[in-house]
Amino acid sequence: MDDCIFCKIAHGDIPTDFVYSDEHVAAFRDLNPQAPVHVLVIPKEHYASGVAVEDASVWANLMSSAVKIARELGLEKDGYRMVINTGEQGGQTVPHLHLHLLAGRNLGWPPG
Ligand code: DGP
Repeated sequence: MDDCIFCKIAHGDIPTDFVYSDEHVAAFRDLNPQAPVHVLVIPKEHYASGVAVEDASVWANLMSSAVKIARELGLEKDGYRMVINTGEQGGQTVPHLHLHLLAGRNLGWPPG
C-alpha cells in the first residue's frame, strides 16, 4: 500500500528505531505513547485491520512476536496489556493492523 504509513515504516522508507523486526513482523515505539512502554507490533504485509486476515499464521506471528517483545523488555513481572483496536467504534485510526503493547503503569479497566 503506497500511502500506508505503517507499510512505509515496515519497509524502511521512514527511518525508525525498531524494537523488533523479523521476516513477518516489525515493532516500534508509538508516536503518542499512552503508557511508559507503548510499542506497536505490526505484520509487514498490509492488512487494513484484523477483519482482513484470513491466514491464521498472521495472528500467530503477531501474537508470538508481541509475547517475545514483552519478555525481552522485561514486562512479565509487573504485567502488560495487548490491545488491537478494530474499526471506527474500536478506536482504530491507522488502517494497517497493529497490536498495542502497553506497560509501565496501572492500566485502567474498562477502557474509555
Ligand atoms: P489506533 O488508534 O489503534 O489505530 O493506533 C494508532 C497508533 O499509531 C496511535 O497510538 C498513534 C500511532 N501512530 C500514528 N502514526 C504514527 C507514526 O507515524 N509513527 C509511530 N511511531 N506511531 C504512529
